[in-house]
Amino acid sequence: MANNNGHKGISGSNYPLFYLDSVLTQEQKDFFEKNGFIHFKNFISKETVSLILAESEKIQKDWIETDRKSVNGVPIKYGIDVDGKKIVQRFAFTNHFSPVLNDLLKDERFKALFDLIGTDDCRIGENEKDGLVFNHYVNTTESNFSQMGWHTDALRDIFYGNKVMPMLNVGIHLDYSSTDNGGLRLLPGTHNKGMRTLLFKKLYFVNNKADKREVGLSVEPGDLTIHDGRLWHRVAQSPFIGEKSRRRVMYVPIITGKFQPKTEESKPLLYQRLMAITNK
Ligand SMILES: O=C(O)CCC(=O)C(=O)O
Ligand SMILES: [Fe+2]
Repeated sequence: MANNNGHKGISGSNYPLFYLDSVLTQEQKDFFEKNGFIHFKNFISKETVSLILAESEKIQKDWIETDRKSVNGVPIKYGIDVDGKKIVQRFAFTNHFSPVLNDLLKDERFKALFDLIGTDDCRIGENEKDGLVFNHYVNTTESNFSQMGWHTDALRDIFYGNKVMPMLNVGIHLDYSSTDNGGLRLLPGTHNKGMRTLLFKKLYFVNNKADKREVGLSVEPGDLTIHDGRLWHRVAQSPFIGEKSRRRVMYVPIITGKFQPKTEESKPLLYQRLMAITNK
């Protein structure tokens, strides 16, 4: 099927779904190479999702009580929920605060994804970048996090002064999210178009406008999505206010190259400050 965005078989929210086993199929590898993303159904059960949400609430309670401002130099984003209670809207390194979340990263199936980078020398970024991130979007008057402007995740390498290394961002989805309720929007095929596209395709973080070529993901709790670190993407704001707009998703990077662990002495990066001011 061809359509007007030129990506055969992909338009709007119409793209193939896959299941992740211990090795990737050639079809899965080809799809990822061409498009820069892939969506696997039912990676974890709904029960595991409930367990993860309960763990996030424990960490949240602890961080609010201790007034924690950052983890390993990564700022924590706070906001107010629909019930007026303070919540954490962006957590970093949650795997350092919960054995359950840490164990999740030991799932052998993640290793199958290493193939998407094309080198065996890959690892899960347990102690690097922002570790296991937990994003909690909700659209309320006092929410500080309901959308995220266009960006690539590779920008941080450039801010570090490093060469852009291959990187995968692995998303574990915890709420139902269909395209009519905001959510992740990707520009297929923008991951391998060179430095000009990487740097200048859109104005980083401040541009929130829909693109006619964007693909919106429809996910249910327990689904897994992977996107290439160089792929352009954004998080669209839900048109709904309150409970219906809630969207929680965790990300962990798969990386290669020099080991660059973060510690409590690590300083916030300029790009993290940029992200903090532009994404409300
Ligand atoms: O929340 C999402 O699905 C994407 C978040 C994102 O792009 C990021 O944290 O860099
Ligand atoms: Fe991102």
